[in-house]
Amino acid sequence: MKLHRFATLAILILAALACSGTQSSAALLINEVDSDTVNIPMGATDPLEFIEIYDTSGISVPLDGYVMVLFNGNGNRAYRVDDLDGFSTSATGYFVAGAVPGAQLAIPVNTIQNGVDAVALYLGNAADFTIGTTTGTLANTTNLVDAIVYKTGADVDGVGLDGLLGITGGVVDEFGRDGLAATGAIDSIGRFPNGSGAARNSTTWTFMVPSPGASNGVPEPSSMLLAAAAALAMCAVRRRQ
Ligand SMILES: [Ca+2]
Ligand SMILES: [Ca+2]
Ligand SMILES: [Ca+2]
Repeated sequence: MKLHRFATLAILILAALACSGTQSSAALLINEVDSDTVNIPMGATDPLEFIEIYDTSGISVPLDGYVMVLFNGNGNRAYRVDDLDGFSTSATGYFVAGAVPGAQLAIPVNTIQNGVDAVALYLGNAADFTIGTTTGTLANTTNLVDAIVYKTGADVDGVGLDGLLGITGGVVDEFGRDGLAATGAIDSIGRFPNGSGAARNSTTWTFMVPSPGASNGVPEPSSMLLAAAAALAMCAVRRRQ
């Protein structure tokens, strides 16, 4: 293990210690998104897309009363709605929707749009929303539990989408590691440390090794340092409150 990895681990441990005793009550959060994936087998398009929702209690909780809505940055209106009645998080708190193997809610490949687009979790029912580029429900904060706006490199649509969803911290770039599509296909984006940060706040989101249904990890020491610094900053803010 190289020296900088020791330094990174030390910072992460410090971040964990700094946060101890300041944890808020359990929350249901959008925890990870992978909209642009490697195309294996060849010829497939984004066959490993997924959205991960996590209850920070770390146990199975029912998702009755929740609805997941996907917003198209081209117009900022809903393009897919999934009612979560009847579903639950796993025994360790995770719920996965997507084309990736093991997803509790199967979504066809090449459905989760490559940004700028958004994933949102609302209290409500599918019937509360309409879908369509011009007639779909406009992104809004009524009964909104959590949301994330993401992009894949130099996308230019989705203007104002994070504002419509009341998100602090801005748009998260799935190609953020090096700006290359090939790298972005490999990486997902999610909260790091796992389940960290507030709802509708993207400051703890970074690119990482996809981990659908499991705790979030990070592939690059550089991003681990950034995430650890963000975690320490959030703890400092919490302590001042
Ligand atoms: Ca996609
Ligand atoms: Ca990806
Ligand atoms: Ca995960």
